[in-house]
Amino acid sequence: MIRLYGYPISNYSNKVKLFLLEKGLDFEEIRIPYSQDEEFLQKSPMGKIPFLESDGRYLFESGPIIQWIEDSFPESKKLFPKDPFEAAFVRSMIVIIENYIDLPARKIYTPGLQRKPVPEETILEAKREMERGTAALARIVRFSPFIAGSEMTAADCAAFATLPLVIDNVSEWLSPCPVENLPGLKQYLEMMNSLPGPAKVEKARTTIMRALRRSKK
Ligand SMILES: N[C@@H](CCC(=O)N[C@@H](CS)C(=O)NCC(=O)O)C(=O)O
Repeated sequence: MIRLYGYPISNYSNKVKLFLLEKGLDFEEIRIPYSQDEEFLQKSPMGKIPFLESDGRYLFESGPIIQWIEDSFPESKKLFPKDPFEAAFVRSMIVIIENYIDLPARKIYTPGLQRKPVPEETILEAKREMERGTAALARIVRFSPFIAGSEMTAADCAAFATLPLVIDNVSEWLSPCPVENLPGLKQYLEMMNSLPGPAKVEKARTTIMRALRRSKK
């Protein structure tokens, strides 16, 4: 049995959850916040979510986790293209989404959601970096209808878990968010939301986000 430890407002947790859902694999989702407790660090050494348990062993970091799932269940739907170049292209797309869009956005939303002040210069720096990341993504997205082509891939799991979350999470400090300017994004997200796996992930995220915002008012 696979156990996925994470939280529905974590894009990295949601990337792995969507990957598992799309593959149709049985798994148990264990909702757990990140932590620096010793017991947690023994399973996820950076104290981050997600991490995954299989037969009493633990894997951490969403990229290696989804690769392990892909390699371990060859009979399930493929989420990395067979062609090695296309598979590498999918991985490159994920790097752009996570390193050059989500990480800059975190400079705003990590303190912001904790109700800590977000300095104007931090917002401007994050905005510049997110504009650059979004421009890079705009050059490579295919949206035909999936982000890397005609089939759903791991890049859709990362994009769908990350882009709406970034837009929502920075909106209080940065509106419009540079990611909203990505041509074709709105139609893409509508298409993804019409599919059962993505809709399930998005419903869990927005339900918890709404409750969190209410509790912080
Ligand atoms: N590179 C990691 C990033 C995971 C990550 O940053 N998770 C966040 C939640 S979305 C976290 O656990 N943050 C706590 C921390 O950084 O200490 C991955 O791909 O799994």
